[in-house]
Amino acid sequence: VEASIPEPLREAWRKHSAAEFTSKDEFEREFVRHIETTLARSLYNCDELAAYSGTALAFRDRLIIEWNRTQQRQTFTDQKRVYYLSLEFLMGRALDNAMLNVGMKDVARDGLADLGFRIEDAISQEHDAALGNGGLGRLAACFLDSMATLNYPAWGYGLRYRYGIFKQEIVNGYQMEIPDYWLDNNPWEFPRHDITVDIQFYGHVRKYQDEDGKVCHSWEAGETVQAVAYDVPIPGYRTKTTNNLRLWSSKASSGEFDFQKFNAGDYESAVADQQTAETISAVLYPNDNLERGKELRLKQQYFWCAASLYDIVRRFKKTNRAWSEFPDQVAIQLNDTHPTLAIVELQRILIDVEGLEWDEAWRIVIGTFGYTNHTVLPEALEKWSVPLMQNLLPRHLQIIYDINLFFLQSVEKRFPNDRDMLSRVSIIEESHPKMVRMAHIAIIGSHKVNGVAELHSDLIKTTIFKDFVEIYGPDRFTNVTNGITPRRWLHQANPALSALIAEKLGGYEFLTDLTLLDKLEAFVDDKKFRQEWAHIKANNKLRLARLIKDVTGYSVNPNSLFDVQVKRIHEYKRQQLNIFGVIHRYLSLKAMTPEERKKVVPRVSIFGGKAAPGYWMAKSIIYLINSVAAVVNKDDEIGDLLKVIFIEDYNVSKAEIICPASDISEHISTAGTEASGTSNMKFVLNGGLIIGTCDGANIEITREIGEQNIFLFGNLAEDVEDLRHRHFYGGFQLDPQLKRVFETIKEGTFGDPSSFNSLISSIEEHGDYYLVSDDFNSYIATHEMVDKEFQNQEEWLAKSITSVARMGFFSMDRVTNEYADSIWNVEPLDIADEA
Ligand code: GL2
Repeated sequence: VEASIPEPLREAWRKHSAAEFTSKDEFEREFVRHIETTLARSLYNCDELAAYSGTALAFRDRLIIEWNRTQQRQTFTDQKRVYYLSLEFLMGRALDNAMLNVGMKDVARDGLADLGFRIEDAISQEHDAALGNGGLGRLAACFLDSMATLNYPAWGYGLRYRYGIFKQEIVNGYQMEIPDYWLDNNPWEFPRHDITVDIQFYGHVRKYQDEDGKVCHSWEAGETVQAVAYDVPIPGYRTKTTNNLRLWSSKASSGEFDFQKFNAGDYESAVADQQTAETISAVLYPNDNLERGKELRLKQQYFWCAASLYDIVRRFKKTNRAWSEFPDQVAIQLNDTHPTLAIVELQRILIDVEGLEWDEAWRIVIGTFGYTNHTVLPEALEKWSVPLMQNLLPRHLQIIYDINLFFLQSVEKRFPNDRDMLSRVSIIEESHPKMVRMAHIAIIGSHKVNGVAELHSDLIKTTIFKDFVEIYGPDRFTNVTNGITPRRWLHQANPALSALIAEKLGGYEFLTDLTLLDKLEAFVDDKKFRQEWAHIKANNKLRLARLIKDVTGYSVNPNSLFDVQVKRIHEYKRQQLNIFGVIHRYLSLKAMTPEERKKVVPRVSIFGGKAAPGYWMAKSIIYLINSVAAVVNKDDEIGDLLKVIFIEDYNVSKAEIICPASDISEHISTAGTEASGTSNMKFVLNGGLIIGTCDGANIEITREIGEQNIFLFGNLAEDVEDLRHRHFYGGFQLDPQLKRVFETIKEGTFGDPSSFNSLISSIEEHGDYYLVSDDFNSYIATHEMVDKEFQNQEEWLAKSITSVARMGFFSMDRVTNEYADSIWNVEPLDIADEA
């Protein structure tokens, strides 16, 4: 059925087409209308949550109007589009961002005040959209913001999890996980019940010959599940572009089968089928940098890839172009190996459904895909067992075997008689059971593979993907160093600093061209500017101190040095190094005379982050931090000199309060393990200094801001292998200061020492894989330097300002443009001359 209204009738539509509010008065009218009609409430019955909803709905209407226009514009100009496939989108809250991007936050503030509300109270009612674990998911969210801001025709594709990352509660020092049901009162999504795709699973492959005698394959499903589209508008900053994030939700297909069961009185089993189908998009897997090979996860991956590709192919087919033009119209970026099945699925559609020859189809596939690697940690590299894949996706496994066959044949031609090479690069690992190596498919099926920081991109070329560099040459591999969006991470999180910068630079252009920050360096010696800078930091610390009081009950002195480590809890990120350092500090303080203590810089050590629910070691680290806090924070002899804080349920909206408030933050992973890190960038952009190892993006941050402005310590990536070896074979000696820390723990100073056995023995007895002992001495020494330099506040301020001025490189806009140029070959849409 043609859904488009014929031209003679369109005039009536145009006359009544929705219009945006443009004044405070109009905002108030929209707000009240939504409260009274959409929400069916009134001025006698309007709490802060309703005020949030009314404001969000008013802004949502504006976004929808721009969103529709953007989609029409993109269809009309018919340029190449980017599709960003990610299992995680860690969006955080949307309202504040929407208000700032549209440029109407002040209007809303005044309007809400007229109607009896504080805008901050409304904003804080919103539930975080937490469809991600950590940096990888947040990077996807920054991409969406930047692609819209730069007017790229871009879509995100993901899963609409009913439960996002769990909420963390700390009970008696332990992490507890609470389900995160986030969909109540979510005005930002639009169900598209008319956009559905049936997704197949299980079944078998039927081989047949077509009329021309060609051998064909047809996958006859054992089960189908329906994918329903939910769309989320993504507004760009001060632009008309509002892009789309499409999230798929799973639902039972309304097939006859269920009906038969239902009519036969087998109601329970009909409902059970429905629940099984809905389970697919029910919950985000809560592991960061770890893959567990669970069947449901593979189902999620295929469900999402197949639905997204169906959608992309459908859109392409509407243009009636030849298949060979597909890569000129479509770029698909794979956020890690999670969407690798999209490569196989596109090949399947092209050969099984569209009837293309293998080689032609495969050229199209390679031209379409790009793959981003985010980790070298072996436990995070995805492998799926062949029997599992055979059962769930029988046709895909055949295609994978064919991809592998043709690939290995070409390798053998170039490297004859190198059987080891063949077994190393094969997609199939010859283990029991055999495993499918997803990263190998991703490399073989993409035209570009990138790492996310220079060191990381070098490491993948020289370690895990070395053979592929030999096979394809270095050109298939590239680096695009990560970035962050300055809209959320400076302007929204730190409005006072953003305003001060705007005042000095004569406007907010730096928010869309972050390199303009370099003009700030001219003001480093400006006394008044320095004072204002310091004043803003002090206020941000007060704001964090209030949050700390709210969530932990502890009062901290805002004049202390705020030392922050917030990120997922992981042995490689080394929160254990930090808390052992805190214990060392505590022991040093205890050993001091009152006179000596007077010279000490008071410190608050702030931690935050979630542990994967099944990650015992990470949970022990959280317990140790809280056990140390319980002892130190009530030690009157120490008082304000040291406080230890664990902020529970670290998430995007808490990060927006924490990042602007740090004096120093910790990015202290074992060298070579953190691919990039992105919170390091957030802290520096907000005027905090960092202490870090020579790892990930810390290295490039150092290059940009200057090594006098960062506290680097520890061993280098190139030495890690030797050091690890020495723990087993070459007279390793536990660092004596760390030994003293361990003795204190073992004496029971922080409660029953058996709780911490495995933490200590992993270092003392089991090889200290993350080199905590090897780096301990330089870590402590570097913290002593931090203390010393913090006492010279003028110098500290100069470092802070200089660093911010030099952070332009880390804008997500630079990142997006680099992907567009070197991987996607996509141009932004020219929207300048439109009304
Ligand atoms: C990660 C890396 O660990 C992290 O260093 C990097 O900054 C982000 C984004 O590129 O990707 N890889 C990964 O699996 N997770 C990450 O955060 N979860």
